[in-house]
Amino acid sequence: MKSSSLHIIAAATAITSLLLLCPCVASGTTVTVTVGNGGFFFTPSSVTIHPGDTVRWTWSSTGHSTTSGTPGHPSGLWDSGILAQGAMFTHTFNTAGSFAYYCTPHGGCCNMVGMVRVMGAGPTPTPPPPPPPPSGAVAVVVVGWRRFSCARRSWSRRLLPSLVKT
Ligand SMILES: [Cu+2]
Repeated sequence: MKSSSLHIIAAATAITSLLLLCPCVASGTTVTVTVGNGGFFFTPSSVTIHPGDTVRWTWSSTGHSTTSGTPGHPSGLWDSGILAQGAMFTHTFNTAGSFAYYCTPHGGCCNMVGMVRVMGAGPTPTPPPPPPPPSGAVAVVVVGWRRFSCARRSWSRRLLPSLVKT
């Protein structure tokens, strides 16, 4: 059955192209927070992101850190150490939750603190799954062809004996 194998190839091609078009691997975005821009603060002081996103802190003045936890109580998730102007530090957040952080020299004295909120999977606008028609249509064609060829076979089976008899 040459044409049914052709249909299988067509189905495979359709499925492969669907997979290629589908944005299944969602790449995270990067949010930038400025450190010590004109004072002892993070700008913006609070960011809301999604799991897989990255926060990039950029130092606009010297002598600050981004350290997870609350002043005097580092949580150990990340710590840039005290860096100078022009420095950069990134951390990728893979789990939902609220992550407080602070600057080690200025967290306690000057309330130089920040917050990263990582939203859960619930309210995230997930892209809708791709519609199945192409592969479904191919399946219908394959099934239809099988039915057609079976019907033709039974028809010839029915006809052949009568031809032999006469
Ligand atoms: Cu600081």
